[in-house]
Amino acid sequence: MVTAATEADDTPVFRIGMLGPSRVGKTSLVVSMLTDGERLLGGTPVVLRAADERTKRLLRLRRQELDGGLLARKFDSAVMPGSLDLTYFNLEMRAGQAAEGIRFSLLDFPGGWLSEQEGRSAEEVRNWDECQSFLAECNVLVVPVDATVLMEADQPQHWRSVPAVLETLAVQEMAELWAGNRNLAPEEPALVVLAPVKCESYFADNGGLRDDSQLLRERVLQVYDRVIELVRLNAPHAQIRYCPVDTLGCVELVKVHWQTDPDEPGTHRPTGTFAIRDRGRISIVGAEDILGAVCGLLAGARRRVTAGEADRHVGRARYAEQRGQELKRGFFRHVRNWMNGSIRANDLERAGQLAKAQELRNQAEQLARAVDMLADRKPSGRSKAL
Ligand SMILES: Nc1nc2c(ncn2[C@@H]2O[C@H](COP(=O)(O)OP(=O)(O)OP(=O)(O)O)[C@@H](O)[C@H]2O)c(=O)[nH]1
Ligand SMILES: [Mg+2]
Repeated sequence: MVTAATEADDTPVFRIGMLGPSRVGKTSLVVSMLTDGERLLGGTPVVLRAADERTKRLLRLRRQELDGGLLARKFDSAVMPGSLDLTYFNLEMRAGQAAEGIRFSLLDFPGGWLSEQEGRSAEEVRNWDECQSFLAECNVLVVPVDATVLMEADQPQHWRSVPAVLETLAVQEMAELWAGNRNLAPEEPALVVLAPVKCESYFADNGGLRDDSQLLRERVLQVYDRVIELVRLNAPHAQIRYCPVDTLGCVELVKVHWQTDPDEPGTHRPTGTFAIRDRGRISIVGAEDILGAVCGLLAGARRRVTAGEADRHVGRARYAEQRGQELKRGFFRHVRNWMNGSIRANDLERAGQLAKAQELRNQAEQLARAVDMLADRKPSGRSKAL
């Protein structure tokens, strides 16, 4: 199994869980969020990059597959092979050579694990358990939704298959568990993002000809209604955002083929084929809204830590921990960690090491400004608070 342990060196990481079935678009969305983050931070002294060799290699592989699809001028399910294992994409955002930055860990897994499957190996069972605890503990849960499934279903048997294809019951269960855990720490920020992907043919803002965005939103809200309800019920403080994303952008859906699933004869599964538009340059849209919402949580928490407001919450989280509740990776620990630069700068100043203190302070401020900049960007117009 892939052992990119998220907190092996005990540096707190900010966890983002991806939750969705096989082929929905989880891995593509992770890669898009990073690619877009790099773009948005371009020209600033802050970088967002892979925090380890494994993540670097995974990202390179994925980008090669994308480039291959563009050269072949066609995207279908064969272009991007499904994930085979549990994967942590470990990323860090930092200013210059600063020792402290913000570390993110995005969990991606083969979506097939969401479906009930008999005959799993002991290792797969262990890995799925690990995924579930990560998903239950993270502050941000991203739920990619395959827009083609909802928009191209036009026969009763297609609609009957939607819950199975999108694994909506498994998503609901996980969202309920997540929300229940968030409610153990109601002072910590929490965010669920419903992120339709493969949206290129339903928006007119990224080279598409039609605007069916309203219909897409209605269908997502209809099919994920129970997810929203369970989150509201179990974690009333959680933010819920709708953020449709084009991870490719330069494509047009040309055909959808619905096939009977040989293992489940009652289920019809769609496969979309996308042709490349125009010059075929990837144009990611919508991923910046997710990054912006995540940075919004961080920026708000930093203000609370600075105002000294968070101490009470940290104390309460410790008490909960002592009582055996799984909160040991409390959100404010992450925030304090990335503010260590300023704390150490104070110490250095007191010790008379003014130049070093100034450098640390500058780096901490640059990072805080970058987070604020991403948090305060105007959303793309696709994104909505639910
Ligand atoms: N056109 C288009 N295709 C997309 C988009 N996102 C994902 N895809 C395609 O959908 C397919 C599945 O995407 P993945 O990201 O591999 O899906 P996954 O959820 O990681 O799948 P598993 O690893 O099997 O769980 C690939 O062929 C992607 O190219 C999108 O926004 N637009
Ligand atoms: Mg994958």
